[in-house]
Amino acid sequence: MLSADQAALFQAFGFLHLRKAFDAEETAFIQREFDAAIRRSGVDPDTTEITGTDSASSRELRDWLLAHDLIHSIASTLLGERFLLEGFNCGIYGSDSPWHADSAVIRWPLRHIKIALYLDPLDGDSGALRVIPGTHRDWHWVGDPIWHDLPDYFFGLKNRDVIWQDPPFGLAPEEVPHQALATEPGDVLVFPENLLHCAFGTRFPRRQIAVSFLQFPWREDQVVHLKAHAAMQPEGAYQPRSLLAHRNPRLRAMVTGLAELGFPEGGPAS
Ligand SMILES: O=C(O)CCC(=O)C(=O)O
Repeated sequence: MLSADQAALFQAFGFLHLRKAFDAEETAFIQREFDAAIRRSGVDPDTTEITGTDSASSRELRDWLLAHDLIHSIASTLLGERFLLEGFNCGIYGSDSPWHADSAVIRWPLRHIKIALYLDPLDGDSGALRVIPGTHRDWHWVGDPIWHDLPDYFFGLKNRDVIWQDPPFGLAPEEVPHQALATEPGDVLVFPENLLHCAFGTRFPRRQIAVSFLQFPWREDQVVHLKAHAAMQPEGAYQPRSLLAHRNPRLRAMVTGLAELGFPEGGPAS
C-alpha cells in the first residue's frame, strides 16, 4: 500500500509521516486497548519515566496491529517480503527525549524500521517527534570523497554523549536544524532507528506504540551480527513463543526462520 514515491522518500530522508493511516474507529480501538494494556501491566500512567508494558499485557493489540494490512505493507515494502519482528512496545514517555539514534554505535548490516503511533495530538511545542532528515545514511563514508577528512558530526548526537550542558554545535537542542512531525491520533510515523530523533515539549505522559522490524538476515554477515546482538538481549532474539504457533501465517512468518539459521528457540512466552 506504500507507493514507490513514499518508499523513495523514506530511503532519501529517513522517515515517513502517514496522516490518518487508521480511521476513527480503529484509532479509538487502539487507544482503548493501549490503556487497558497499561492497566493490566500495572504501569503508572502518570509516570515521569520512560516505561512500557510487559508483552503479555499488550498481546492482543500487538497481534491486531501485526496482522493489519497497513503495518504489514509498510514492512514488506521497505524491508522486502520476508522480514522479522524485532520488538513491540506500548510505551509511556514521562519526560523529554534528547537527540539520539537507537542502537547507533553499532553499524547494522541490515535495514531496520520503527513504526510509531502517538496516541495524543502532538505538535512541536507539546512533544512531537523531531527528526533530522537524512541522518539515517552515512553520507560521509558512501558519498563524495571531498568530505572524507571531516569528522562525523552526528556521532555524538546519535550516541547520546552530548548532554544538555554541552550543546551540539553551540546551539540549544531545539535550535539544531530539524523537522518537527506534528501528529494526530491515527497517524503513523516510520523511521529507521539510526535516524537522529528527539522530543521536547509539554505533553506528558506521551503514549506511544512502537513496532520494530528487521530485514531478514539472508547473508552470513547479517546472521553473525544478529546472533551477537541477540546474545546481548536478556531473552535472545525477539521471538515471542505465542507467535511461533500463531494461527495467522502472516504473524508466524515474522518470527520463524531464525531456528533454521541456528538461533535458539526462545523469546518471551507471549
Ligand atoms: O517520544 C519520545 O520521547 C521519543 C521517542 C523515541 O525516541 C523513539 O521512539 O525511539
